[in-house]
Amino acid sequence: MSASPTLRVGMIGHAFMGAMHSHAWRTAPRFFDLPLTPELAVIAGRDPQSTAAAAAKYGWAESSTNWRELIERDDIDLIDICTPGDTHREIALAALRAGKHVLCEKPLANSVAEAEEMTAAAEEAQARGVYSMCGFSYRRTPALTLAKQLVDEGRIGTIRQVRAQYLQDWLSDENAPMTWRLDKTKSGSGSLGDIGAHIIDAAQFVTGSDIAGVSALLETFVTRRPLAGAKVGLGGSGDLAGEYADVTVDDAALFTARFENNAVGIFEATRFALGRKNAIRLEINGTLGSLAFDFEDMNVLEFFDATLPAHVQGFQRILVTEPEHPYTANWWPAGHGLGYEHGFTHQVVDLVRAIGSETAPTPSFRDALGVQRVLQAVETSAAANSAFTAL
Ligand code: SOE
Repeated sequence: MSASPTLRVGMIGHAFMGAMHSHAWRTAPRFFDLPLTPELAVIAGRDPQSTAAAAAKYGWAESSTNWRELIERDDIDLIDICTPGDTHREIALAALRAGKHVLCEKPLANSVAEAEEMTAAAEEAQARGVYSMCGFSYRRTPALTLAKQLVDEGRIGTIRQVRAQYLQDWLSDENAPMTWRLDKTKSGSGSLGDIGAHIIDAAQFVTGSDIAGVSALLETFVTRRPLAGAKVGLGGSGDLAGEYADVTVDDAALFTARFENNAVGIFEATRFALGRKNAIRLEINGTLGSLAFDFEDMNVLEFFDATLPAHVQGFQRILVTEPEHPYTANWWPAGHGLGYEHGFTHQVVDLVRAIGSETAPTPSFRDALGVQRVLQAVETSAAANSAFTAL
């Protein structure tokens, strides 16, 4: 690793994203030359024992249960927010005010109002040389970065249609326990913000055009769920007995969209697609060709080139592992493939390089505010239900 100046990181949260971001901070300087060397200084959580255990497991020098104190430390340069959405605004505003760079998990916030406040603070801080990024990591999957490159090269011509899905199935079982992701006060929304935000960002990133309007439908299939570890079942009356909680968010979000470049799109985000584990699918149809991606086959990008002679046309499977592809030269020889975690490492690489070169990282909080506006528009459209015609 280069003997570059350190970038001392304080991370808040140590669940799934905390574990993943820890891996990315540890790994990035070992595979990429960086202008600053990340130091896993402090990990913060609510419980002293579990946070100390996370520090030992993920390689953090210290643990803390006081994120406010962490943000005020002079020996911390960047705050990485890996907590549920209801805490993003307070933590990010405090960190930016304290002159700390910020990486904030997606979605940026639980409302447009919060996201607007965070964006204003981020842009004011940037004038002081304090940078921020929102963690839409899938755009840094090499195949999706390549898709954007091919669109920008004009390889598929004018974009006509976008087809985007994010399919998971971990809530298909109606007895799967309650989680913060199903509580609107914590998560802001359900599938829509948790995974729909990813395909909104990916579609806007790859096409280079923002969504201008939507028509939406939201559905909650299971409205009450057992608390984790609770003894539940049917009581004498045949009704649910035991400790249950109300699900206050969507289980599935479906919407059509029109982009500012007049392309039209169809989006689906659900955690009930039994059998689909983490299927982010993006297909883009243009006038000269099409692109298709499925995260469950994440090292491949399919490309249909309509400029070829008809007898050799067909979707080609580009194995995105050649050194000429985005990010891949720093990893393994062609054909050996990358995984879910690599997008997070690439996210750290690009953030650290942006900070080191004093340039604004992307996706910015303003980019993430754009996603937040789409989330709000979907909820507004679904509530109005105006596009629905009963038969
Ligand atoms: C749960 O749906 C989840 O962990 C999302 O919150 C992440 O953003 C996604 O990368 C994997 O699935």
